[in-house]
Amino acid sequence: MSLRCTKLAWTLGAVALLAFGAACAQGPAVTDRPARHHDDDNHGLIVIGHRGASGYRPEHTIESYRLAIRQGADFIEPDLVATKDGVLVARHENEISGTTDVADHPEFANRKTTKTIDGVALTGWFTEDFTLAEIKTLRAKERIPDVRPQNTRYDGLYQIPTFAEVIQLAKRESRGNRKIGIYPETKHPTYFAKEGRRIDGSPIATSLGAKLAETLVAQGFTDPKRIYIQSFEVENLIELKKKLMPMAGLSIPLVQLYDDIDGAKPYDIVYNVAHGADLAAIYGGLAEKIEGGIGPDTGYGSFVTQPVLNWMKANYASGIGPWKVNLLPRIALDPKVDANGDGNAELGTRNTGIVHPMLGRALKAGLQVHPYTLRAEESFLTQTPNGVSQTALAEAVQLYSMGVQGFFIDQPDVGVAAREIFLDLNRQARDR
Ligand SMILES: [Ca+2]
Ligand SMILES: [Ca+2]
Repeated sequence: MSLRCTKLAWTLGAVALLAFGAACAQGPAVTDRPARHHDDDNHGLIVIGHRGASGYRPEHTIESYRLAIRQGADFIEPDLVATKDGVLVARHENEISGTTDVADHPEFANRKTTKTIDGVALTGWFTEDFTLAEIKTLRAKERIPDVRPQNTRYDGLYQIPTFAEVIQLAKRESRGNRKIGIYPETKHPTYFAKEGRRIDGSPIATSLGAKLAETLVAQGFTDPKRIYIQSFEVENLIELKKKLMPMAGLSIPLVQLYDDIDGAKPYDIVYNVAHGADLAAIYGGLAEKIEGGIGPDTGYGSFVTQPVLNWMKANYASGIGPWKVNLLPRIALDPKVDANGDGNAELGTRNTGIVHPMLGRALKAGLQVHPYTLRAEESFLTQTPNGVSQTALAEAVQLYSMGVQGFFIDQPDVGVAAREIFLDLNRQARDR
Protein backbone atom coordinates (compact mmCIF):
# COMPACT_ATOMS: atom_id res chain seq x y z
CA MET A 1 0.00 0.00 0.00
CA SER A 2 1.42 3.37 -0.95
CA LEU A 3 1.85 6.19 1.51
CA ARG A 4 -1.04 8.04 -0.08
CA CYS A 5 -3.28 5.02 0.24
CA THR A 6 -2.11 4.45 3.82
CA LYS A 7 -3.03 7.98 4.77
CA LEU A 8 -6.33 7.71 2.97
CA ALA A 9 -7.17 4.34 4.48
CA TRP A 10 -6.41 5.67 7.96
CA THR A 11 -9.20 8.14 7.53
CA LEU A 12 -11.68 5.42 6.66
CA GLY A 13 -11.70 3.65 9.99
CA ALA A 14 -11.37 -0.03 10.62
CA VAL A 15 -14.67 -1.06 9.06
CA ALA A 16 -13.72 -0.31 5.49
CA LEU A 17 -9.98 -0.67 5.89
CA LEU A 18 -9.61 -4.21 4.62
CA ALA A 19 -11.71 -3.77 1.55
CA PHE A 20 -10.07 -0.46 0.77
CA GLY A 21 -6.63 -1.97 1.18
CA ALA A 22 -7.39 -4.46 -1.57
CA ALA A 23 -8.82 -1.78 -3.79
CA CYS A 24 -6.03 0.68 -3.18
CA ALA A 25 -3.15 -1.61 -4.12
CA GLN A 26 -1.80 -1.05 -7.59
CA GLY A 27 0.85 -2.21 -9.97
CA PRO A 28 2.00 -5.73 -10.75
CA ALA A 29 1.33 -7.10 -7.26
CA VAL A 30 -2.36 -6.28 -7.48
CA THR A 31 -4.86 -9.02 -6.76
CA ASP A 32 -7.53 -9.96 -9.26
CA ARG A 33 -10.01 -10.41 -6.46
CA PRO A 34 -13.04 -8.21 -7.02
CA ALA A 35 -14.16 -5.81 -4.33
CA ARG A 36 -16.40 -7.39 -1.70
CA HIS A 37 -19.69 -5.84 -2.69
CA HIS A 38 -19.06 -5.83 -6.36
CA ASP A 39 -21.76 -8.00 -7.85
CA ASP A 40 -24.78 -8.38 -5.72
CA ASP A 41 -25.34 -5.72 -3.12
CA ASN A 42 -24.09 -2.50 -4.66
CA HIS A 43 -27.67 -1.29 -5.16
CA GLY A 44 -26.89 -0.49 -8.77
CA LEU A 45 -24.18 2.02 -7.82
CA ILE A 46 -21.31 2.01 -10.26
CA VAL A 47 -17.74 3.31 -10.50
CA ILE A 48 -16.57 4.43 -13.94
CA GLY A 49 -12.81 4.41 -14.50
CA HIS A 50 -12.38 7.74 -16.30
CA ARG A 51 -9.99 7.19 -19.23
CA GLY A 52 -9.02 4.08 -17.25
CA ALA A 53 -7.22 4.84 -14.02
CA SER A 54 -5.86 8.08 -15.45
CA GLY A 55 -4.74 9.33 -12.05
CA TYR A 56 -2.11 6.58 -12.06
CA ARG A 57 -1.24 5.85 -15.70
CA PRO A 58 -1.23 7.81 -18.98
CA GLU A 59 -4.89 7.98 -19.99
CA HIS A 60 -6.55 5.78 -22.58
CA THR A 61 -3.94 3.04 -22.59
CA ILE A 62 -4.59 -0.65 -22.03
CA GLU A 63 -2.48 -0.37 -18.88
CA SER A 64 -4.65 2.48 -17.58
CA TYR A 65 -7.85 0.53 -18.27
CA ARG A 66 -6.43 -2.66 -16.77
CA LEU A 67 -5.45 -0.89 -13.57
CA ALA A 68 -8.96 0.61 -13.33
CA ILE A 69 -10.42 -2.89 -13.58
CA ARG A 70 -8.05 -4.25 -10.95
CA GLN A 71 -8.95 -1.38 -8.65
CA GLY A 72 -12.58 -2.46 -8.85
CA ALA A 73 -14.09 -0.18 -11.51
CA ASP A 74 -17.27 -1.58 -13.03
CA PHE A 75 -16.86 0.29 -16.30
CA ILE A 76 -13.84 1.54 -18.22
CA GLU A 77 -14.25 4.64 -20.32
CA PRO A 78 -12.70 4.90 -23.79
CA ASP A 79 -13.09 8.18 -25.68
CA LEU A 80 -13.35 7.38 -29.38
CA VAL A 81 -11.95 9.08 -32.48
CA ALA A 82 -11.25 7.64 -35.94
CA THR A 83 -8.09 7.02 -37.93
CA LYS A 84 -7.61 7.81 -41.63
CA ASP A 85 -8.57 4.23 -42.44
CA GLY A 86 -11.71 4.46 -40.33
CA VAL A 87 -10.68 2.53 -37.22
CA LEU A 88 -11.85 3.72 -33.81
CA VAL A 89 -9.01 4.39 -31.39
CA ALA A 90 -9.08 5.60 -27.79
CA ARG A 91 -7.99 9.23 -27.44
CA HIS A 92 -9.65 12.14 -25.71
CA GLU A 93 -9.15 14.32 -28.76
CA ASN A 94 -8.38 13.75 -32.39
CA GLU A 95 -5.46 16.20 -31.91
CA ILE A 96 -2.88 13.95 -30.32
CA SER A 97 0.17 16.04 -29.48
CA GLY A 98 -0.87 16.37 -25.83
CA THR A 99 -1.04 12.65 -25.12
CA THR A 100 1.42 11.04 -27.56
CA ASP A 101 5.01 11.45 -28.72
CA VAL A 102 3.93 12.32 -32.27
CA ALA A 103 5.94 15.57 -32.19
CA ASP A 104 9.11 13.50 -31.74
CA HIS A 105 8.55 11.57 -34.98
CA PRO A 106 10.32 13.40 -37.83
CA GLU A 107 8.57 11.19 -40.38
CA PHE A 108 5.28 12.83 -39.35
CA ALA A 109 6.52 16.43 -39.19
CA ASN A 110 4.65 17.30 -42.38
CA ARG A 111 1.35 16.11 -40.90
CA LYS A 112 1.33 19.03 -38.49
CA THR A 113 -1.46 21.40 -39.42
CA THR A 114 -4.13 23.74 -38.08
CA LYS A 115 -7.78 22.75 -38.08
CA THR A 116 -10.93 24.13 -36.53
CA ILE A 117 -12.54 21.56 -34.23
CA ASP A 118 -16.00 22.50 -32.95
CA GLY A 119 -15.24 26.16 -33.60
CA VAL A 120 -11.80 26.16 -31.96
CA ALA A 121 -8.61 26.48 -34.02
CA LEU A 122 -6.05 23.83 -33.00
CA THR A 123 -2.54 23.26 -34.31
CA GLY A 124 -1.09 19.79 -34.07
CA TRP A 125 -1.49 16.29 -35.43
CA PHE A 126 -4.90 14.73 -36.02
CA THR A 127 -5.92 11.06 -35.93
CA GLU A 128 -7.86 11.33 -39.18
CA ASP A 129 -4.55 11.98 -40.99
CA PHE A 130 -2.90 8.77 -39.74
CA THR A 131 -3.54 5.15 -40.64
CA LEU A 132 -3.92 2.76 -37.76
CA ALA A 133 -0.52 1.29 -38.61
CA GLU A 134 1.00 4.76 -38.26
CA ILE A 135 -0.87 5.45 -35.02
CA LYS A 136 0.53 2.21 -33.63
CA THR A 137 4.10 3.55 -34.02
CA LEU A 138 3.30 6.33 -31.53
CA ARG A 139 3.53 6.00 -27.75
CA ALA A 140 1.34 7.56 -25.10
CA LYS A 141 2.47 10.15 -22.59
CA GLU A 142 0.96 11.80 -19.52
CA ARG A 143 -1.38 14.68 -20.37
CA ILE A 144 -0.84 16.71 -17.19
CA PRO A 145 2.75 16.04 -16.06
CA ASP A 146 2.74 19.02 -13.69
CA VAL A 147 -0.17 17.57 -11.72
CA ARG A 148 0.82 13.92 -12.15
CA PRO A 149 4.63 13.83 -12.34
CA GLN A 150 4.66 10.24 -11.07
CA ASN A 151 2.88 9.14 -14.25
CA THR A 152 5.63 10.43 -16.53
CA ARG A 153 7.68 7.32 -15.70
CA TYR A 154 5.30 5.51 -18.09
CA ASP A 155 5.78 8.01 -20.93
CA GLY A 156 6.84 6.30 -24.12
CA LEU A 157 5.88 2.78 -23.02
CA TYR A 158 2.30 2.25 -24.16
CA GLN A 159 0.54 2.12 -27.52
CA ILE A 160 -2.70 3.78 -28.52
CA PRO A 161 -5.35 1.08 -28.24
CA THR A 162 -8.11 0.48 -30.73
CA PHE A 163 -11.68 0.32 -29.47
CA ALA A 164 -11.69 -3.38 -30.36
CA GLU A 165 -8.67 -3.92 -28.12
CA VAL A 166 -10.43 -2.16 -25.24
CA ILE A 167 -13.43 -4.47 -25.67
CA GLN A 168 -11.13 -7.49 -25.78
CA LEU A 169 -9.54 -6.34 -22.52
CA ALA A 170 -12.94 -6.03 -20.85
CA LYS A 171 -13.77 -9.57 -21.94
CA ARG A 172 -10.40 -10.95 -20.87
CA GLU A 173 -10.52 -9.31 -17.43
CA SER A 174 -14.06 -10.49 -16.65
CA ARG A 175 -14.09 -13.32 -14.13
CA GLY A 176 -17.05 -15.38 -12.93
CA ASN A 177 -19.83 -13.04 -11.93
CA ARG A 178 -17.67 -9.98 -12.34
CA LYS A 179 -18.44 -8.69 -15.82
CA ILE A 180 -16.42 -5.63 -16.81
CA GLY A 181 -18.39 -3.02 -18.70
CA ILE A 182 -17.35 -0.32 -21.16
CA TYR A 183 -18.58 3.28 -21.32
CA PRO A 184 -17.47 4.59 -24.75
CA GLU A 185 -17.78 8.27 -25.71
CA THR A 186 -18.05 9.56 -29.26
CA LYS A 187 -15.77 12.61 -29.58
CA HIS A 188 -16.62 15.39 -32.02
CA PRO A 189 -19.13 13.29 -34.01
CA THR A 190 -20.36 16.25 -36.10
CA TYR A 191 -16.79 17.09 -37.03
CA PHE A 192 -16.05 13.51 -38.08
CA ALA A 193 -19.32 13.02 -39.98
CA LYS A 194 -20.03 16.40 -41.55
CA GLU A 195 -17.56 19.18 -41.04
CA GLY A 196 -14.03 17.83 -40.77
CA ARG A 197 -11.47 17.39 -43.53
CA ARG A 198 -8.26 15.46 -43.74
CA ILE A 199 -4.97 17.24 -44.26
CA ASP A 200 -5.33 16.60 -48.03
CA GLY A 201 -8.67 18.45 -48.02
CA SER A 202 -10.90 15.42 -48.47
CA PRO A 203 -13.98 15.16 -46.23
CA ILE A 204 -13.61 12.74 -43.32
CA ALA A 205 -17.29 11.74 -43.62
CA THR A 206 -17.04 9.10 -40.91
CA SER A 207 -19.93 8.27 -38.58
CA LEU A 208 -18.45 7.48 -35.18
CA GLY A 209 -21.81 6.05 -34.10
CA ALA A 210 -21.92 3.65 -37.05
CA LYS A 211 -18.32 2.57 -36.43
CA LEU A 212 -19.10 2.09 -32.76
CA ALA A 213 -22.13 -0.10 -33.42
CA GLU A 214 -20.22 -2.04 -36.07
CA THR A 215 -17.31 -2.70 -33.70
CA LEU A 216 -19.56 -3.85 -30.86
CA VAL A 217 -21.29 -6.31 -33.16
CA ALA A 218 -18.03 -7.52 -34.69
CA GLN A 219 -16.62 -8.14 -31.22
CA GLY A 220 -19.81 -9.83 -30.02
CA PHE A 221 -19.99 -7.35 -27.15
CA THR A 222 -23.63 -6.30 -27.10
CA ASP A 223 -24.97 -6.92 -23.57
CA PRO A 224 -26.85 -3.71 -22.64
CA LYS A 225 -25.95 -4.27 -18.98
CA ARG A 226 -22.27 -3.93 -19.84
CA ILE A 227 -22.31 -0.84 -22.05
CA TYR A 228 -23.31 2.79 -21.86
CA ILE A 229 -22.72 5.05 -24.87
CA GLN A 230 -22.14 8.72 -24.04
CA SER A 231 -21.74 11.94 -25.98
CA PHE A 232 -21.71 15.69 -25.45
CA GLU A 233 -23.57 16.00 -28.73
CA VAL A 234 -27.29 15.28 -29.13
CA GLU A 235 -27.81 14.37 -32.78
CA ASN A 236 -25.53 11.35 -32.78
CA LEU A 237 -27.25 9.86 -29.73
CA ILE A 238 -30.69 10.28 -31.31
CA GLU A 239 -29.34 8.76 -34.52
CA LEU A 240 -27.96 5.80 -32.58
CA LYS A 241 -31.29 5.28 -30.83
CA LYS A 242 -33.59 5.72 -33.80
CA LYS A 243 -31.50 4.31 -36.63
CA LEU A 244 -28.02 2.90 -36.05
CA MET A 245 -28.73 0.61 -33.10
CA PRO A 246 -31.94 -0.87 -34.53
CA MET A 247 -30.10 -1.51 -37.83
CA ALA A 248 -27.33 -3.29 -35.93
CA GLY A 249 -29.70 -5.18 -33.64
CA LEU A 250 -28.42 -3.29 -30.59
CA SER A 251 -30.26 -1.81 -27.64
CA ILE A 252 -27.71 -0.06 -25.46
CA PRO A 253 -28.42 2.67 -22.91
CA LEU A 254 -27.35 6.15 -24.01
CA VAL A 255 -26.11 8.92 -21.75
CA GLN A 256 -26.34 12.60 -22.64
CA LEU A 257 -23.31 14.46 -21.35
CA TYR A 258 -23.74 18.10 -20.36
CA ASP A 259 -20.98 20.64 -20.78
CA ASP A 260 -21.26 23.77 -18.61
CA ILE A 261 -24.96 24.67 -18.41
CA ASP A 262 -23.90 28.31 -18.01
CA GLY A 263 -23.07 29.03 -21.63
CA ALA A 264 -21.75 25.93 -23.42
CA LYS A 265 -23.66 24.55 -26.41
CA PRO A 266 -23.88 21.12 -28.02
CA TYR A 267 -21.79 21.48 -31.17
CA ASP A 268 -24.21 19.54 -33.37
CA ILE A 269 -26.89 22.12 -32.60
CA VAL A 270 -24.50 25.00 -33.31
CA TYR A 271 -23.53 23.39 -36.61
CA ASN A 272 -27.02 22.40 -37.71
CA VAL A 273 -28.56 25.79 -36.87
CA ALA A 274 -25.76 27.61 -38.69
CA HIS A 275 -26.17 25.40 -41.77
CA GLY A 276 -29.95 25.67 -41.93
CA ALA A 277 -30.41 21.93 -41.40
CA ASP A 278 -33.86 20.37 -41.05
CA LEU A 279 -34.01 20.49 -37.27
CA ALA A 280 -37.34 18.68 -37.05
CA ALA A 281 -35.94 15.78 -39.05
CA ILE A 282 -32.87 15.58 -36.80
CA TYR A 283 -34.29 16.29 -33.35
CA GLY A 284 -37.93 15.31 -33.68
CA GLY A 285 -40.13 16.76 -30.97
CA LEU A 286 -37.26 18.04 -28.84
CA ALA A 287 -37.63 21.56 -30.24
CA GLU A 288 -41.17 21.76 -28.88
CA LYS A 289 -39.92 21.02 -25.36
CA ILE A 290 -37.04 23.51 -25.39
CA GLU A 291 -38.14 26.97 -24.38
CA GLY A 292 -38.08 29.14 -27.49
CA GLY A 293 -37.32 26.14 -29.70
CA ILE A 294 -33.92 25.10 -31.03
CA GLY A 295 -31.88 28.06 -32.25
CA PRO A 296 -28.51 29.77 -32.04
CA ASP A 297 -28.94 30.32 -28.30
CA THR A 298 -29.73 26.71 -27.44
CA GLY A 299 -27.18 25.51 -24.92
CA TYR A 300 -26.86 22.78 -22.30
CA GLY A 301 -28.80 25.09 -19.99
CA SER A 302 -31.81 24.50 -22.26
CA PHE A 303 -31.72 20.81 -21.33
CA VAL A 304 -32.26 21.05 -17.56
CA THR A 305 -36.03 21.55 -17.49
CA GLN A 306 -38.44 18.79 -16.54
CA PRO A 307 -40.17 18.70 -19.96
CA VAL A 308 -36.86 18.34 -21.81
CA LEU A 309 -35.52 15.69 -19.40
CA ASN A 310 -38.80 13.77 -19.70
CA TRP A 311 -38.58 13.96 -23.49
CA MET A 312 -34.99 12.76 -23.49
CA LYS A 313 -35.93 9.77 -21.33
CA ALA A 314 -38.91 8.92 -23.51
CA ASN A 315 -37.01 9.25 -26.76
CA TYR A 316 -33.34 8.37 -26.46
CA ALA A 317 -31.53 8.76 -23.14
CA SER A 318 -31.20 6.39 -20.20
CA GLY A 319 -29.03 8.79 -18.27
CA ILE A 320 -27.30 12.13 -18.11
CA GLY A 321 -23.70 13.00 -17.33
CA PRO A 322 -23.60 16.50 -15.82
CA TRP A 323 -20.51 18.46 -14.84
CA LYS A 324 -20.26 18.08 -11.07
CA VAL A 325 -19.70 21.81 -10.66
CA ASN A 326 -23.09 22.46 -12.26
CA LEU A 327 -24.76 20.04 -9.83
CA LEU A 328 -22.98 21.60 -6.85
CA PRO A 329 -22.08 25.18 -7.77
CA ARG A 330 -18.88 26.59 -6.29
CA ILE A 331 -17.47 30.01 -5.50
CA ALA A 332 -13.80 30.94 -5.81
CA LEU A 333 -11.59 31.06 -2.72
CA ASP A 334 -9.07 33.87 -2.52
CA PRO A 335 -6.47 33.08 -1.39
CA LYS A 336 -6.37 29.40 -2.20
CA VAL A 337 -5.93 26.85 0.57
CA ASP A 338 -3.17 24.31 1.18
CA ALA A 339 -5.41 21.44 2.21
CA ASN A 340 -2.79 18.70 2.29
CA GLY A 341 -0.05 20.73 3.96
CA ASP A 342 2.56 20.29 1.24
CA GLY A 343 3.30 24.00 1.05
CA ASN A 344 1.34 24.56 -2.16
CA ALA A 345 -2.04 26.25 -1.84
CA GLU A 346 -4.00 24.73 -4.72
CA LEU A 347 -7.56 24.25 -3.44
CA GLY A 348 -9.41 27.20 -4.91
CA THR A 349 -13.17 26.78 -4.52
CA ARG A 350 -15.93 26.26 -1.99
CA ASN A 351 -19.33 24.67 -2.52
CA THR A 352 -22.26 27.03 -2.07
CA GLY A 353 -24.67 24.47 -0.62
CA ILE A 354 -26.88 24.82 -3.66
CA VAL A 355 -27.90 21.61 -5.43
CA HIS A 356 -29.06 22.33 -8.95
CA PRO A 357 -32.65 21.13 -9.46
CA MET A 358 -31.61 19.27 -12.61
CA LEU A 359 -30.57 16.41 -10.32
CA GLY A 360 -34.01 15.91 -8.83
CA ARG A 361 -35.68 16.47 -12.18
CA ALA A 362 -33.49 13.89 -13.91
CA LEU A 363 -34.09 11.31 -11.17
CA LYS A 364 -37.82 12.03 -11.35
CA ALA A 365 -37.73 11.47 -15.10
CA GLY A 366 -36.17 8.06 -14.46
CA LEU A 367 -32.77 9.01 -15.82
CA GLN A 368 -29.56 7.71 -14.34
CA VAL A 369 -27.21 10.51 -13.23
CA HIS A 370 -23.46 9.97 -13.68
CA PRO A 371 -21.54 13.21 -13.02
CA TYR A 372 -17.96 13.86 -14.13
CA THR A 373 -15.08 14.06 -13.16
CA LEU A 374 -13.77 13.24 -9.71
CA ARG A 375 -10.04 13.78 -9.32
CA ALA A 376 -8.07 13.33 -6.14
CA GLU A 377 -5.39 15.99 -6.62
CA GLU A 378 -5.77 19.16 -4.55
CA SER A 379 -6.20 21.53 -7.48
CA PHE A 380 -9.43 19.71 -8.42
CA LEU A 381 -10.92 19.61 -4.92
CA THR A 382 -13.23 21.98 -3.15
CA GLN A 383 -14.50 22.85 0.31
CA THR A 384 -17.87 22.15 1.85
CA PRO A 385 -19.97 25.27 2.45
CA ASN A 386 -18.88 25.23 6.09
CA GLY A 387 -15.24 25.42 5.14
CA VAL A 388 -14.04 21.81 5.41
CA SER A 389 -11.61 20.95 2.63
CA GLN A 390 -12.96 17.84 0.90
CA THR A 391 -11.14 14.78 -0.31
CA ALA A 392 -12.23 13.06 -3.50
CA LEU A 393 -13.36 10.21 -1.25
CA ALA A 394 -15.72 12.49 0.67
CA GLU A 395 -16.92 14.06 -2.56
CA ALA A 396 -17.75 10.63 -3.95
CA VAL A 397 -19.63 9.63 -0.77
CA GLN A 398 -21.51 12.91 -0.99
CA LEU A 399 -22.54 12.25 -4.58
CA TYR A 400 -23.85 8.78 -3.77
CA SER A 401 -25.72 10.31 -0.83
CA MET A 402 -27.36 12.81 -3.17
CA GLY A 403 -28.77 10.01 -5.27
CA VAL A 404 -26.46 9.70 -8.25
CA GLN A 405 -25.91 6.12 -9.40
CA GLY A 406 -22.29 6.50 -10.44
CA PHE A 407 -19.55 8.91 -11.46
CA PHE A 408 -16.48 9.21 -13.63
CA ILE A 409 -13.32 9.17 -11.55
CA ASP A 410 -9.60 9.29 -12.35
CA GLN A 411 -8.77 7.24 -9.24
CA PRO A 412 -11.17 4.27 -9.37
CA ASP A 413 -9.77 2.88 -6.09
CA VAL A 414 -11.09 5.98 -4.34
CA GLY A 415 -14.50 5.56 -5.99
CA VAL A 416 -14.72 1.91 -4.98
CA ALA A 417 -13.76 2.82 -1.41
CA ALA A 418 -16.40 5.55 -1.37
CA ARG A 419 -19.10 3.12 -2.45
CA GLU A 420 -17.96 0.71 0.25
CA ILE A 421 -18.10 3.42 2.89
CA PHE A 422 -21.42 4.81 1.68
CA LEU A 423 -23.10 1.41 1.77
CA ASP A 424 -21.49 0.53 5.09
CA LEU A 425 -22.54 3.81 6.70
CA ASN A 426 -26.09 3.05 5.69
CA ARG A 427 -26.07 -0.58 6.79
CA GLN A 428 -28.45 -1.11 9.67
CA ALA A 429 -27.02 -2.27 12.98
CA ARG A 430 -28.51 -5.77 12.76
CA ASP A 431 -26.55 -6.41 9.59
CA ARG A 432 -23.17 -5.38 10.93
CA1 LIG B 1 -14.70 10.92 -21.81
CA1 LIG C 1 -1.31 21.58 -1.10
